[in-house]
Amino acid sequence: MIDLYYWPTPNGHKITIFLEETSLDYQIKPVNIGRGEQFEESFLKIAPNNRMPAIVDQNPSSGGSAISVFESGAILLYLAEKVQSFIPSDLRKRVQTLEWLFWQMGGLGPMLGQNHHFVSYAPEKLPYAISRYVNETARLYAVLDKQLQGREFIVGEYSIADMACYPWIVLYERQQQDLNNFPNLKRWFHRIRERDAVVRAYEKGKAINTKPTVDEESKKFLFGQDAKTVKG
Ligand SMILES: N[C@@H](CCC(=O)N[C@@H](CS)C(=O)NCC(=O)O)C(=O)O
Repeated sequence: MIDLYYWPTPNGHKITIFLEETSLDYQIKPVNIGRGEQFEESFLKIAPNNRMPAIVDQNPSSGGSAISVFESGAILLYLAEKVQSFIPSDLRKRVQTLEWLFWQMGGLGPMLGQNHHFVSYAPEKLPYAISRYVNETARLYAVLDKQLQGREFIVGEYSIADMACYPWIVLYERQQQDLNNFPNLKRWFHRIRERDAVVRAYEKGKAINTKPTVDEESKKFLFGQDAKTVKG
């Protein structure tokens, strides 16, 4: 059994998308980040960065005691190695999968996260910050669009790189992007959206929460964190 510490956000969806593709048993442990549950001591023991998703694998392949994993990229890699799927065994393809997984973790996710912040949530509309992140989002979309030229999925076959990127592209309208400017990306997006496992993953999310995670109350938990948040 895998315990999945989860809230339906792009980083959370990555893991339900993976798990729904497999026959692994899992149970969702909701972490309502809009109500501060990411700061509970028991959660911080497995996720010291006070961010979900995180997992606890009660039956690691190596045997022995449970293994916990935080950071969605590390979780995807851990699970792919556990089931030996969604990461190619061919060395060259495997390296490409890691490149695009890390590209998502270090670039696409953080930059689009800043886009969401300055476009939708910041208390002031700051034109410089908005255009910086909207432009960077467009640049990253173009990089992905180019990679998808002549390929069905990011490295050819469906992999954890696709699972990491897709949930962030779902919010393209909010990010002020037009998928018609990125035809390869658009085809890839629809191809993934139609997968049964992806449909089920988003249904699981809706069963947990359908209200906006960012509301007036959640702002005090989500915004304005600093060193004191961690040190107490
Ligand atoms: N790099 C982390 C980022 C995770 C992340 O930012 N999670 C957000 C929701 S998408 C969160 O838990 N936020 C809680 C907070 O900001 O306190 C990962 O990919 O797992």
